[in-house]
Amino acid sequence: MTPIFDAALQSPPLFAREFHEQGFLIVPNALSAAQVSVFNRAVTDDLENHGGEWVRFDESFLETPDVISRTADFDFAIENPVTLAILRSLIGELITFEEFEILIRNPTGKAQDLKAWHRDATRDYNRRMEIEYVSVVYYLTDVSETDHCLSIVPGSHYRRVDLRPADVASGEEVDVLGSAGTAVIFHGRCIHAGKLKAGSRQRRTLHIYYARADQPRYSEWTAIPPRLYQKADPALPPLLYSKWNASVVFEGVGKKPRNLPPSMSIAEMIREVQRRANAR
Ligand SMILES: O=C(O)CCC(=O)C(=O)O
Repeated sequence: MTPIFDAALQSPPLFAREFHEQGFLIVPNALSAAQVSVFNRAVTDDLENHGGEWVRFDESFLETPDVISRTADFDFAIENPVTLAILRSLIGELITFEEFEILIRNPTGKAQDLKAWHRDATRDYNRRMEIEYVSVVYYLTDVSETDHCLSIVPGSHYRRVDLRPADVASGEEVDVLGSAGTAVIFHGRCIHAGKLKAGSRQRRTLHIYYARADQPRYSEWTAIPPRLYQKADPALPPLLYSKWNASVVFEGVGKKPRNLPPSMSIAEMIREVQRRANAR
């Protein structure tokens, strides 16, 4: 069963159990149509005005990992009371913000995504139990059966944690479909992929990662600006932006290589990391 979250029907213990069993929750209407349209305009503006800060992995896939340093337009997505209430009950009051990125997936003839099936944070299968964070993906465009979608293998964070990404069999996954404004909350240990579909329209998504304040920072790709870490809002979890200057960083895909000049932009660093990975 696909775990669709309906705030009117589900109490925290019920959705926490769903999340524990499946590793993900789908939240329809997490953003209103007006919010979706504001975010889409902000994405278009950023692409037009800061195209150099976007990383183009191939003709169909581009992302920007540091947009919140340039604009406050996306702050609401991080602090959205609808998703934050669920996250607070899953993670607890030590919840911290880790990373924010925008992805665009364009129509393509490619059948297989660059990233394929993976767990987040580390590609080292033996370290999979160290992956303890939760992601929220917001769809900013409608995603139907014929559109590129996020696809997740249920239970691969816990019940099926020994499954290797390379061993995922066709049919074991759930394709997340939904209208613009849908949010998917999933455990970073769950095996997932961006599934490409022939004939897809452009898909736009916001990806936000959350963990706990007593863990190392999982990702350094998004700088947390003073506007956020100096905020005093009693409605927000008290340590939400506490990792703005974290010095202990998880050894994984979110750690900046220490042998790159600090003057490099985040986009340049990611291009260099990608270049080195391809060379290997
Ligand atoms: O494009 C997608 O939906 C998948 C993204 C993904 O694999 C990731 O954020 O790690």
